[in-house]
Amino acid sequence: MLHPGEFGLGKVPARLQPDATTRSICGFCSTGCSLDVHLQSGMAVNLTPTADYPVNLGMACPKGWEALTPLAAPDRATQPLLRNPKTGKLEPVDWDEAMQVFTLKFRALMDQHGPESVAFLSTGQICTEEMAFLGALWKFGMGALHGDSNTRQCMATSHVAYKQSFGFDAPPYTYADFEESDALVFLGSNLCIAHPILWQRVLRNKKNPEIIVVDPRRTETAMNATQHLALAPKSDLTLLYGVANLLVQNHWLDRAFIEQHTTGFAEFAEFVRPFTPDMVAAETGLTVGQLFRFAETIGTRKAVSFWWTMGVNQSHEAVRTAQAIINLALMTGNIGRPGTGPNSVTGQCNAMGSRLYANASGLLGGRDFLNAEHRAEVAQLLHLPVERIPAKNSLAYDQILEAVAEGKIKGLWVIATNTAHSWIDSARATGALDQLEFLVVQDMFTTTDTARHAHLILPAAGWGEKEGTFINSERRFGHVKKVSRAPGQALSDFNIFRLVAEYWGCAEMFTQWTSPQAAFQVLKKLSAGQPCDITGIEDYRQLDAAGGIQWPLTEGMNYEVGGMKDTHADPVSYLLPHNSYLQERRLFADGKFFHADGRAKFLFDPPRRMAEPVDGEFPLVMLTGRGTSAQWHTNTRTAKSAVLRTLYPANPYVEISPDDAARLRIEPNTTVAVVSRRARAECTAVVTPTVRAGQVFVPMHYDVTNRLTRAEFDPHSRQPSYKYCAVRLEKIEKKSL
Ligand SMILES: Nc1nc2c(c(=O)[nH]1)N[C@H]1C(S)=C(S)[C@@H](COP(=O)(O)OP(=O)(O)OC[C@H]3O[C@@H](n4cnc5c(=O)[nH]c(N)nc54)[C@H](O)[C@@H]3O)O[C@H]1N2
Ligand SMILES: Nc1nc2c(c(=O)[nH]1)N[C@H]1C(S)=C(S)[C@@H](COP(=O)(O)OP(=O)(O)OC[C@H]3O[C@@H](n4cnc5c(=O)[nH]c(N)nc54)[C@H](O)[C@@H]3O)O[C@H]1N2
Ligand code: SF4
Ligand SMILES: [Mo]
Repeated sequence: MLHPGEFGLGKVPARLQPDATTRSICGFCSTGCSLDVHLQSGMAVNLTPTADYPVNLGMACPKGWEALTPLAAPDRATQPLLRNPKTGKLEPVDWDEAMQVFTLKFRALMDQHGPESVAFLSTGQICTEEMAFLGALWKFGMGALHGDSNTRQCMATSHVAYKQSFGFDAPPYTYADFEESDALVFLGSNLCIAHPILWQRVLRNKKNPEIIVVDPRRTETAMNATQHLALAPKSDLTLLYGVANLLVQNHWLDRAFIEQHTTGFAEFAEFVRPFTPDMVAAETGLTVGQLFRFAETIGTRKAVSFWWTMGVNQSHEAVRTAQAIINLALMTGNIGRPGTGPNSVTGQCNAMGSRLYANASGLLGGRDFLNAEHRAEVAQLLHLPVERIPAKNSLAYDQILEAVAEGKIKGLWVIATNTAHSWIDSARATGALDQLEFLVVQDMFTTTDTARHAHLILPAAGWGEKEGTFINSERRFGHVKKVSRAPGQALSDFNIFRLVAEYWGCAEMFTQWTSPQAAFQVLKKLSAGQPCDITGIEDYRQLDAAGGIQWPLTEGMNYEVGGMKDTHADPVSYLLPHNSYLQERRLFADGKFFHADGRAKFLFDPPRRMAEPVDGEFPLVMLTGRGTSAQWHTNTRTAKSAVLRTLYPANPYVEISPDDAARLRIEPNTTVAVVSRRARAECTAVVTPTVRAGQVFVPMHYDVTNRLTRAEFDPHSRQPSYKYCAVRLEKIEKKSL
């Protein structure tokens, strides 16, 4: 990986030589790397990756190395800003006025138009304690109903797929599985760019594994594969059913596992029968030979792991596609053993936290709002009257924005997400934001696309300026520390929520939530008896000592299971025995799933067509996704680093295949317009064989991208289908710089 000197990363100015070091979990992606933060007088001066942390083993990607830089950016929000209706300008106010306006406005809207006239949109990028506090405050304290988060853009599909298949949203794996597989299948995942440190874990695999990448593009990850299946965009479901059919026809099945631990296999086997190799080859654009080799690898290797990310989750039939992957793992018994699993790789640093604790689409601790027993449990644990807990689900993100557009939702609180840039068909979303009577944006920066539309900006502390926990992709709780002072009057999200509770007049409901550490104890209680039980984790100190801890860890479990004794008291010896119980655990080793009958379900539906197929007018498919490992989403943080800026193109660009470029006479590095039915965006033409003829790729980090995309959603998860819309290219006769 990168060495600090190479890019000027991690350099320490001479006058800031550190006098102490502490550890914290990186605040960008879900890998959850640990960083050693070097301090002078208690304040961070620089950082290096932690050598003996079970996740990153001494490595970090460029974003991790530069994690402290955005904290010092000049556009940090340092005080609350309120829009003056007369001048239309944002003006500084103190916290007292900001909170008075906040409560007055939201209360007036709720009194006048009912509790459903307001909503929040939150994130997978704040601490678990913060998101749980927000969800509890909003729904139980303030009596509102609607709230969702950017996890809808990202992990909703995995959440629903696992829940329906396994009975709980439970990614089964541990990162050691990357090293223990003899075949790894990556579906719609560009791990080299999006999770570079996880790719390093793949490189540590000593079994000479088969690496299969299913992606329409020849990505950095595909270039490292032994099999690249460059399928037609959105033909994954057909491909996976075709592979299932081949597994059945060739008896590459784990019959004992299927019989003992699953339901619905006979129906599934019957259902996939029409997905013959010829039919599947025609639909996917792959050869019959490729299909056979793929199926044979899955059917005959001993430890096959499947890893999927946004190429699967962001589709019009995403949940069934994810479940088609799960089905392959179930029918071949590739689950619960080292090196196996149908494994969804999460995105944001705390997407898993938001799936379990945001109190948005599900009730705290992986429960359901519609389940009366669940409501009673939470009421009892939080000492609340059960009537405070809504017996109704929130609208999903797209439905919230639709209700805003229709004037039904009039007040919106946006926390740590940048809707105006990242939401699909963003011009429409932004138009909706402008209709709001009251838009509050709580962010680190005043200049984000969404903050520009706000009536009130609440200045938030960022990663490094506050404490709490994140849950990474392999279910590992990690401790995030305060190593820097937030600028001006900026407050941690946690403390902003405390203030809101105070001003709303419901603080007495939250007397247990005095600090993140205290809130963590509340989360533990909320987890008791759930599949995500963490009652065995004592406190933050134990998380530090143990190198993070995966859920579940039930009270007493660390002393009993596998004859392991409690090693956490001795952090050094604890890290040595590879796969010690506390350090690395996978789920379903006993074949027991979370449905009432203890079995996993085979779930399937016929593939459906996209709503906007290519045609003569818009003949190209536009794919979107991550561009470089130096850019994070809407770039509000990563663009603040001069080092990172040297690692990615400043202007929006479109990757075009050499065939299409030749046909359209597009020269490399000229400006072209990418035109969809929604917008026209000027981009630099990057002519590259990584995309195939008929497809273009535009990274999501530029605000033009989502002006082009078409709002289509998976019906089960309501996750946006960001990775498909019809466009055309138009030549523009000028040289780009
Ligand atoms: N550097 C960096 N890293 C990040 C992030 C970041 O912004 N920057 N974001 C984080 C987050 S929140 C997430 S969710 C993850 C996302 O991580 P990934 O999902 O790995 O990243 P993407 O590039 O969005 O999409 C992956 C691939 O899906 C492919 N794809 C598109 N359509 C299809 C299709 O129909 N079928 C298949 N099989 N593949 C298709 C695309 O070509 C792309 O290569 O990354 C995380 N890591
Ligand atoms: N076309 C296309 N669009 C996509 C995708 C795609 O692949 N293609 N991917 C989607 C996916 S997977 C995701 S996850 C979303 C991400 O979309 P967003 O969540 O909108 O993107 P971010 O840039 O991460 O926005 C986070 C915001 O929170 C602020 N922030 C950071 N830390 C804190 C904090 O501690 N507290 C507070 N209050 N604010 C903070 C940042 O400044 C930033 O404004 O984008 C989605 N959009
Ligand atoms: S891989 Fe992810 S968690 Fe690790 S340093 Fe990079 S951004 Fe941070
Ligand atoms: Mo994401």
